[in-house]
Order: sequence, then C-alpha cells, then structure tokens
Amino acid sequence: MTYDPENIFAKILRGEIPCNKIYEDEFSLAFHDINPQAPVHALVIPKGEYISMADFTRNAPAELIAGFMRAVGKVADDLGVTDAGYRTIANAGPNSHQEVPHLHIHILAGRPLGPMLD
Ligand code: DGP
Repeated sequence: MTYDPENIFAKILRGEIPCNKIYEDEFSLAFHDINPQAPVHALVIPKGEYISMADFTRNAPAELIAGFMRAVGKVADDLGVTDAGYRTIANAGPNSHQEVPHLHIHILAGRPLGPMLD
C-alpha cells in the first residue's frame, strides 16, 4: 500500500483543513478528534508520510520515532490525564477499522474505559 497524500490528516498537516490543535513540534501534531469517544479524545500524528505503526517503525528515522512517542506522553500530561489514566490505540489495516491511512495514536481518557474490546 502506498501513502495517499490526499488523506485527511495529510491535509491537516499541510494546513489545508483546520484542526483543534493541542500540541505541535518538529516531529508531531496533536489535535482533538472530531468524533470523540470519551470526554478526552486526542489524536497524535507524526510529521511524515507513514500509514501505520509497522510502516513508521520500519521506515522512519529513529529521531522521529523517539520524538513522536515523546509527544504522545507529553500530550497526555498536558491534557492532565496521566494520573487518572488513559488508553492509547493505533489502528492499522482493515481488521482494525482504520479509517484514515496516516499513522495516528488515539488518546482516550476522562472516564472509566472498561475492558479493552467491548
Ligand atoms: P481510525 O478509525 O483509527 O482511523 O480513526 C480516525 C479518527 O479520525 C476517528 O476517530 C475520527 C477522526 N477524524 C476523521 N476525520 C477527522 C477530521 O477531519 N478532523 C479530526 N479532528 N478528526 C477526524
């Protein structure tokens, strides 16, 4: 599968469509999910053309991988959910119901989330 530069998160990264931004640095952008599944539902995406976690960890430079993962933890801290707890999810491929083919980590928090697969 090749990266589709017209996917919605690529457009957000290029500033072609708006997002409700939480955090940005040279490696990543974080913003609120448009269809929140919990009181806190953020998305963190790497700056680069990566479809999935497998694509990212195979092909991205180590500095970008480290910077992106650091951003996920920082966003959780900045949102104030670290102590109460939160869930991170990165869907990949059809069985996961990945809708947007640009790697993104969901951060879900703000209520008890229940079992992993419900
Ligand atoms: P996934 O199923 O893992 O690919 O999740 C994609 C998420 O992206 C889904 O929770 C809804 C969110 N989403 C889709 N389009 C937009 C958008 O234009 N803006 C924002 N902020 N979120 C979006």
